[in-house]
Order: sequence, then C-alpha cells, then structure tokens
Amino acid sequence: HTSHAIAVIGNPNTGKSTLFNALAGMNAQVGNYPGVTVEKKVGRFRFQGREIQLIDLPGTYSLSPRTADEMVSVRVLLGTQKKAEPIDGVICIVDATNLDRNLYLFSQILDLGIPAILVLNMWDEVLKRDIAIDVQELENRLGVKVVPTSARKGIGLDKLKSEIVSLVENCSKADFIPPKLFPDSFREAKEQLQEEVEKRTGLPLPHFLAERLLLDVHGETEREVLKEDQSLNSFIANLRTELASKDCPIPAIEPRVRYQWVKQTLDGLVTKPEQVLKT
Ligand code: GDP
Ligand code: K
Repeated sequence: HTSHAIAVIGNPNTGKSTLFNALAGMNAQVGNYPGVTVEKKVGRFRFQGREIQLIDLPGTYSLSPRTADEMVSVRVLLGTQKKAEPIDGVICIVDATNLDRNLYLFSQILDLGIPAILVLNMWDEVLKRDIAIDVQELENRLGVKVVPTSARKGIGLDKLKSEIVSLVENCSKADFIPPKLFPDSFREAKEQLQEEVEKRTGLPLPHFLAERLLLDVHGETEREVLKEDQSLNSFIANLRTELASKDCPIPAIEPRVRYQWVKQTLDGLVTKPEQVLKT
C-alpha cells in the first residue's frame, strides 16, 4: 500500500508531543477512540516518496494494561483497536538522559514482536551534560535501530524519518522476535496457555496477551478471552500456582526480569561525568 502507519509511544515527559509535532504536527487530526475518552491523534509526513501516518499513543510507563489509555495502546499495537488503522511498526521515544528508567516500556514493546525503532530524545541534554552513550552497541544488543534526536532543537529528525521509511520498506514481524526475558518455567506455562486458548476458541492468543493473562495484569480485551469460562480461569490459576512454587511469583516476576534485562542491556554503555570523577 502507499501509506504506512507507525505508532508513537513513550513515557510521559520524554518529549513525545514535541517530536510528534516536529515530524507531523502540521496536519494532525485529533479525535477519540470509540467508547473511551482516550485521545486519538494522527499526523502524517512524506519522506523519500513515502507517506507515513503517525499514530500518537498516550504517554505511559508500561503496557500493563490497567487503564483505558494503556488498553487502547495495547490494542492499537496489536491491531485489535476499533477505528484504528493497522500499524506497520512503532517508534518508542525515551529520554536519553534516563535510559535505565525508560527502557522498561521498550522491553514490553519488544515483547509485542512488531517492527520497532528506539528514539533517544533529549540528545542535546546528553551532549550538554557530557553523558556518553554507545549508540552502536545499544543497537547491537537490542537488534533494533536506535536514533538520537532533539525534538526541541530539530536534531536527528531527517535521520529518524529515513529510518521509519526503511522500517516500513524492509522489515516484517519475523525480524522482531521477543527477547527471552522470563525463566523457562514461565515460558512453558505461557505456551501451555496459548495452546489451551487456541484449542478452546480456535483463535491464536498473541504472545504478549498470553503473558498479560498469566501475569494477571490485563484489560478488557484479554478478559474477553476468558469470558465466563470458569474452567479456563482455573486452568490459568493452576499454572500460576505451579509457577509460584518454581520461584516464579506472579506478577512480581515481570518487573524483576524486566529491570534485570534493562540493567544487562545498558551494562557499560552509559557513562555519566560524575561517574568519571568518582573513579
Ligand atoms: P511528552 O510528555 O513526552 O509529550 O513531552 P513534551 O513534548 O510535552 O515535552 C516535555 C518537555 O520536554 C517540554 O518542556 C519540552 O520542551 C521538552 N523537550 C522536548 N523535547 C526535548 C529535547 O529534545 N530536548 C530538550 N532539552 N527538551 C525537550
Ligand atoms: K470516545
């Protein structure tokens, strides 16, 4: 198709709105998703002969999804949201001066298994504060493109547009396999749940939703999977009990493995000047 859609997500205060406006703000349309008071903002830009639609998602710390905002975000990203165009990929905006906090959300984005770009915004602050970030090595470790930007100063925007065009032209979901974050016991339980749901409903249960269900941090969409099915509910409860006995407490395991992953991913990649002074 001629037009491609890219979702834009990020923690609050990462400069997501500023970036959205810098990329596509002139033609933005604002509306609502049906049935909820979640703002729907869509903008577009043309670059290298391609038309890209940007779908701005509400700022969020995680995709748990307990709030209406997070539920809409998860649905847009999974392609199940009403009145939302199917997306071809997602860009995740982070505050580059706060990577250790901001990468939590990105680890969940990776679990969605959709084409993604990580945007290191506030790059002007990184330079100003003499923070050193090994962007190339971060790309290697994440397996995604990492683009430094300053939305406020207009730095890196053409590079980002160009990477978005490459993403829609060259990437498919098959290129974005979720990292192995959870212990084997959890992954096995998750696969059992996916098989069980598919057996009962005839529909595949996406990896991310299966995780949400097993962790018991899910919204209406996933509750629909459960409906009134008591035996499926007890099937899941049994899986959780088994996991808890294997040192995999629900839902505490999620922040545990994600923060561990963030720590490993950033290990040795970020040097702040005060750390240099200390040594
Ligand atoms: P959002 O909550 O993620 O949408 O963030 P906003 O776009 O509202 O920006 C939050 C604040 O960060 C505002 O004061 C912006 O002017 C500022 N900001 C946005 N982008 C940048 C940037 O690249 N560098 C710097 N230094 N500030 C920025
Ligand atoms: K509405």
